[in-house]
Amino acid sequence: MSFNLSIPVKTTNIPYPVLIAVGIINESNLDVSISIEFIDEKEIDGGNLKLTTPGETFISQLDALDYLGQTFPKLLLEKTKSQDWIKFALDKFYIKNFKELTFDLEKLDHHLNFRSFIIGYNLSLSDIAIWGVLRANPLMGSVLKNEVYQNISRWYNFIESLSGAFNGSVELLTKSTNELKKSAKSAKAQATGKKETHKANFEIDLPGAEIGKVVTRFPPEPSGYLHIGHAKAAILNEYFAHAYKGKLIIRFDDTNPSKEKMEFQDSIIEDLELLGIKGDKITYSSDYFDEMYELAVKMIKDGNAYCDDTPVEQMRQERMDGVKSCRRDRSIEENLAIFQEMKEGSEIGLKHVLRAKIDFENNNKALRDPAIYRCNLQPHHRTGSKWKMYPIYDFCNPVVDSIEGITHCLRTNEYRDRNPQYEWIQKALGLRSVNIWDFGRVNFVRTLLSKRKLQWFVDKNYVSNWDDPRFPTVRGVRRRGMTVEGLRNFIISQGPSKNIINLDWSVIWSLNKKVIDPVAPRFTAVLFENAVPVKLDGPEQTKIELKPKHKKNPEVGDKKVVYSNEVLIDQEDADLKEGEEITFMDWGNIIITKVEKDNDVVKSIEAKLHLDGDFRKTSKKITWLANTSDKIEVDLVDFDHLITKDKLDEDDNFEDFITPKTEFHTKAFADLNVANLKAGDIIQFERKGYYRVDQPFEQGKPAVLFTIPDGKQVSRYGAKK
Ligand SMILES: *[C@@H]1O[C@H](CO)[C@@H](O)[C@H](O)[C@H]1NC(C)=O
Ligand SMILES: *[C@@H]1O[C@H](CO)[C@@H](O)[C@H](O)[C@H]1NC(C)=O
Ligand SMILES: CC(=O)N[C@H]1CO[C@H](CO)[C@@H](O)[C@@H]1O
Repeated sequence: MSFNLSIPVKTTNIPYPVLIAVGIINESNLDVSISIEFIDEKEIDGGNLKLTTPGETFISQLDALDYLGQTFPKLLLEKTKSQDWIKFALDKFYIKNFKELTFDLEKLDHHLNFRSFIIGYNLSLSDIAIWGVLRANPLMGSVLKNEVYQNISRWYNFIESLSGAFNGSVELLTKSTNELKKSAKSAKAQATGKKETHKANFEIDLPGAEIGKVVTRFPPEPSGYLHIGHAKAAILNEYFAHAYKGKLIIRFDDTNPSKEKMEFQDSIIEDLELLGIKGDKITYSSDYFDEMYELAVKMIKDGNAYCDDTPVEQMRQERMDGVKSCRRDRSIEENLAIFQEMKEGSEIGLKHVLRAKIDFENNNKALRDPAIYRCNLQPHHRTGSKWKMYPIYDFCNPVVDSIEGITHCLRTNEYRDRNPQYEWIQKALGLRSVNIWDFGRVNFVRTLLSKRKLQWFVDKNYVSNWDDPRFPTVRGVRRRGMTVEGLRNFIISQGPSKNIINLDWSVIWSLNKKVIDPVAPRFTAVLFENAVPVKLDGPEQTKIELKPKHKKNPEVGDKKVVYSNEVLIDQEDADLKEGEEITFMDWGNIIITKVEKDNDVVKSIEAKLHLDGDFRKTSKKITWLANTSDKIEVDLVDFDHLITKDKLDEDDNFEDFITPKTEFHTKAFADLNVANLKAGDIIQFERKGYYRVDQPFEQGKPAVLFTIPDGKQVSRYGAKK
């Protein structure tokens, strides 16, 4: 055996390119076979591979690829052999920083426009190198899947379809890694000092994560609508589950019958769909009430929990002061008896809660004997009146996470104080432990997330409902024109940052703009107020031509453009002089012959077409709309933040900071194509901005379109939108 490839499976930069090249060689009917071994290490001789050949040994991927290319030219090389792309791949695409990657991905995307292969007309090492490095980069999974870069995704899937070696090598590695882990007993690498995470760096580093085995969960309480604050948790959980080819469980945390309603479950599922998230499984905390009950009994029997009827206020004070409860030393028998009373919801039972017996004077107040079960006589929307007591979040979470096979519990670091409690409960019950991975929550300026406060706006008719475009609910921001990709890109660019940040909305809207700009069809609108009729000397008759809806993206399709001898332009564009030559976009030049004014307001204009004129020489290029009966009326709606202060302080009353006016309507005419748009369509009115259709056009009723912020507008009240 003269050829051998060794790969350390714990390397952060998996050398897929060499692995795939070797796979292709092994699959061929050449008389060679390169054996592959995987080693449970981070590196070998300082590199991420070791290729042993009859003559030489390589530890650099570039050298190894070069050697394989020279040695097996028929299989791996295009005639125009070049190392440039291979170097590019190895240098640029292992980087686990979304921002830095973006630049080079754009370059690659551009290169792949109209190309099937990186070089020439056949598979070459350049394709293998780039495919392999992208495959090795955990950031790329969802980017490829979501076709953030269309040409890259197309090429990636195409290359993968050409040879079994591509997927084969991924599987080979996964299998070997798992086997190594199994056999590597308890030589478990200990918690390495955690890497400092930086804002916007997306260094994926789920501790102990194995491809194919990660299970995450998103546990909303079915008691309201999802808002933008939940979106980060939902998207990150989904992101990791899929980056590691694992599973995401959506778990309704329905342990409080006083707050929960069936209707919210449906709305949460819908909200998740609006985020492009579908769990692999939907479960309910209430599915585990029996098991949790048994475990609570076990805790009592083990002397790890006690029933306490100290009045609520006093208990709170005692926990604050680190004072021992007078019920702490009750006997196990007594505790079991009272717990039974709680279960029955008896008079004695109702006075009690069950508390974990952890440490009443611990510096971490979360460990001061937290309550874990409490009574509630209200029927539960799934279990009816079977139960009179329910586990509390702090107990339910670690228990169900463990039972359900969750490997990673991702939650915001507001819970950090409660992490030791989570771990204690799993340990006390002898349950499998779950990795906690916390991230900073995102707050937005001038944005309220509290259910109670949002309800107030609904009740006072400041907004129409929970899906109001001014609301930070998932449905609200979607209705305002946020795309799933925009939101995902935003969350992923925030990544695992631990900083709780107070973010300007313009950041997220400008990311959204990048998503919509390349695909939003372009139409024309002219504001109704003081629209200026321009009379042209011809064409005598109205004519219609087909023009692309998006000049740079023919795939968006064509639209009808109506040419007529009377057109309308915006008053804002009508500041023109007689004799001036300007350009009508998508038409040609015109020369102004007459301007009629009433004080400063232009009333009408006459002009003659000068289609031979050079549009490069005019400084004004304006939009126009034929004044024919097929134009339609539209209502353009813009919104502002509901409150006027960036960040409310603890003692601020939000009602003192209500923005006086937050909804603005502008009437306009739009071209006939707009009559065919559907609710939810996202478009651009040329030279005006992006809009989302909220209510499509109906005869006699204007279409209603909402302005989509693009991160540049400034609100009338001083904040960026
Ligand atoms: C591409 O490569 C394959 C495999 O080496 C070969 O069979 C095929 O003829 C090549 N095609 C072209 C167009 O060179
Ligand atoms: C558009 O044309 C109609 C019909 O000729 C006319 O009544 C109307 O005033 C024109 N609109 C404007 C803004 O001049
Ligand atoms: C050939 C091909 O699919 N080209 C596409 C590359 O991506 C741009 C936009 O990202 C498209 O406009 C091209 O059609």
